[in-house]
Amino acid sequence: MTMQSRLANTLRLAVLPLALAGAFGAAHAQEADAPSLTPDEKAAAKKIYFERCAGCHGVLRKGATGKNLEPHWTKKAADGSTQEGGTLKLGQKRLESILKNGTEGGMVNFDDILTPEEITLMAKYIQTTPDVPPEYSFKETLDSWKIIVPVDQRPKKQMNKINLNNVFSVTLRDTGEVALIDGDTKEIRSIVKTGYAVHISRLSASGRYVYVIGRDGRLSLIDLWMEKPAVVAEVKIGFDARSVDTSKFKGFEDKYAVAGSYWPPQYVIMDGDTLKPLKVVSTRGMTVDGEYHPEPRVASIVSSFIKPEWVINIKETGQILLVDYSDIKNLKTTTIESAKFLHDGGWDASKRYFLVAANASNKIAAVDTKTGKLAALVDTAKIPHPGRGANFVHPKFGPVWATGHLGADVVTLISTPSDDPKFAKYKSHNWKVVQEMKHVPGNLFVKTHPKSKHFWADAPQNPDKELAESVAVWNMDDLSKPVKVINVAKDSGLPETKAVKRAVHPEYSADGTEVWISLWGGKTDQSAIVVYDDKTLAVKKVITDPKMITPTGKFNVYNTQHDIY
Ligand code: DHE
Repeated sequence: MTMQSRLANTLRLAVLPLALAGAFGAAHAQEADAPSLTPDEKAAAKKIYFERCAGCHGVLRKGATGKNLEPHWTKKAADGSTQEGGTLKLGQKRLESILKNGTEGGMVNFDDILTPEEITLMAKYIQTTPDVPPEYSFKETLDSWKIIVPVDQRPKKQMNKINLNNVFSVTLRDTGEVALIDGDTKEIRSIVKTGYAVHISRLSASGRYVYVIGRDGRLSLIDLWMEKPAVVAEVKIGFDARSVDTSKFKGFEDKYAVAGSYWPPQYVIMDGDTLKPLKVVSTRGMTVDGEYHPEPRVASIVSSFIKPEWVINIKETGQILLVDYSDIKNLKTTTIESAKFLHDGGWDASKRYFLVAANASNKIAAVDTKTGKLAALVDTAKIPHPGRGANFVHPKFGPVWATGHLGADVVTLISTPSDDPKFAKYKSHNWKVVQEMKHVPGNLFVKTHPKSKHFWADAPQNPDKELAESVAVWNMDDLSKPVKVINVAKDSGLPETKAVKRAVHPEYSADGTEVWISLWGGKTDQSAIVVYDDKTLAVKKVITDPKMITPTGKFNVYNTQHDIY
């Protein structure tokens, strides 16, 4: 496709009656000297902004993982200068260069994602005043709710012969689908239509249902017991979303589901097996610095095993909410101050502490779900990005939880507490960074497995193509350096392409013997998942199929259901 036709395509797509396009339609008065855009250009830019930029910079462009992009500093001063009252102004040229080449602060280059025309357009767009999207009420959530197969018409037992424990739910990012891949045979069992650019899949406590949340706020419930697993219920919980979980505490297993929305900033509590909305709760409020924030987005959510509570991490405010779901009519919430901006995280090995990245503060916040208090705020290297992190017993420091970093060339190991008397001698290390393993910047995900002696880390956001296409593997008996750096793109045997084939998101098979890594390239390029033997680090299988386009996150049913990482 030529660059012109790509832009034309984008323009055509932008005028589609997307709920989102409508959502972002309420125009505000434009500042006099902002670059002018035709209505079609503006619609195209809005669509690109939502799909590529809003996640990091926010719809109001106030900044979070990415910088503030409000006109007061994106737009040059009226006299064309790049300084005004001591504030640096960016202007068209500088913005185009940032979009094209990325920044050292962690923003990737967009020249292999956007055309030059789209880059010019986006540089203009972000000098205009952001529109404030509309709200999304309980009624609209309820109106969007669809039961495709009612509970009483669903199978009473598993109707297929798939080893469900070892199914991988794989995000096909650019097609708005997930592929359900049989981990034993490596065959695609079903490709399911879902929301746009699905973010994560999470499992019901029972292991039967997969909850899949799209960036467009569409939540889909997939029943793995059907002969061919398919969506049985759906609801749109907002315009922009990233997280979902169910109630997992004893006696409440899968009674409720909860999904977090980026816009509007709120979370929705639903029936677990039908997704019928029950309650919408706003997350607007004060930051840990005592300032009101209009867009405090819901980042990661997990369900506690110790109490009937969800841990809901609010990005912009830096507040961690413990939401007690035992009485949702009289909802009780504990608000724990931590740091900004909260993003992703995972459990320690005991599943008592949840560790979440406060990425702009270069900290990991640890919540004690037993006492309902902050256990620690641990200083780390720049921009921690754990995914769910990884737990193992360090030969020198005992139980540790690991996070990688987008902005630093290390993997950080933090000592975590344990009630096991054999680990008592490590107590003095708890909540300290005990080791930084040398890696490269641009890491997104780390992974290990209780049955493995290996530790895997990717680097898909690294500006160097070779590094972005590779993963590093350590032997956990000696963590001084990676035992091997594996070029996954080369191992796949896929043809060379202009787009980088980012090696992303290592995920173990249920028995811990294989590691699956996605190759995330261009939408029109051939994609693959490369399966490695965890013991020998040799390629076991390259899964590739014309229908499997842009695979990113992969969620093994058993490991996700039991939070094994
Ligand atoms: Fe993610 C987890 C937000 C970009 C793949 N991502 C998360 C979580 C959040 C989040 C809040 C935690 C969810 C939870 O545990 O409840 N991600 C964001 C963004 O805001 C951001 C930076 C920009 C955006 O527009 O979305 C972003 N994420 C990406 C990607 O570009 C990735 C690499 C590819 C993709 O498919 O979009 C990506 N994010 C993932 C994956 C997880 C994730 C695979 C789950 C990791 C896990 O193992 O649980």
